[in-house]
Amino acid sequence: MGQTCSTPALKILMIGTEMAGKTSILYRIKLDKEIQTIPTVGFNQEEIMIRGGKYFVTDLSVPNYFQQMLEENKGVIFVIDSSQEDMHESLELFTNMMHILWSPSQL
Ligand SMILES: Nc1nc2c(ncn2[C@@H]2O[C@H](COP(=O)(O)OP(=O)(O)OP(=O)(O)O)[C@@H](O)[C@H]2O)c(=O)[nH]1
Ligand SMILES: [Mg+2]
Repeated sequence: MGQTCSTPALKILMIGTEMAGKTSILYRIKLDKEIQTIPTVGFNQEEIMIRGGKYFVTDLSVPNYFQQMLEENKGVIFVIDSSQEDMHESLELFTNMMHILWSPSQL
């Protein structure tokens, strides 16, 4: 926050289970409109300006380079489809993410 255009973009990782809505959110923010998506193979990356702040957002299809990408980014957006009846997969992914973020090497 509080960045100007001359400062480097803050790297943000967007993760969530398949079909959670990650790519829709990325392009809703980037283009300010809804787009038709197809399942992401690998990742999508976009630079986004929000209130003068520059963000480099990676929308990652799980589980590609999950741990490496968590370590390389400064922030995480965790996407959950709240209409999902079974949240086990999201819970497992979230737990894995927290274990990686909270590992001793990150402290
Ligand atoms: N009803 C509803 N559908 C949504 C919403 N956001 C996304 N979708 C739909 O959910 C499906 C999956 O959306 P994506 O954005 O492709 O999801 P994703 O997490 O990028 O999926 P993967 O790339 O396969 O991991 C698409 O058919 C979207 O149109 C939403 O807010 N409401
Ligand atoms: Mg996608």
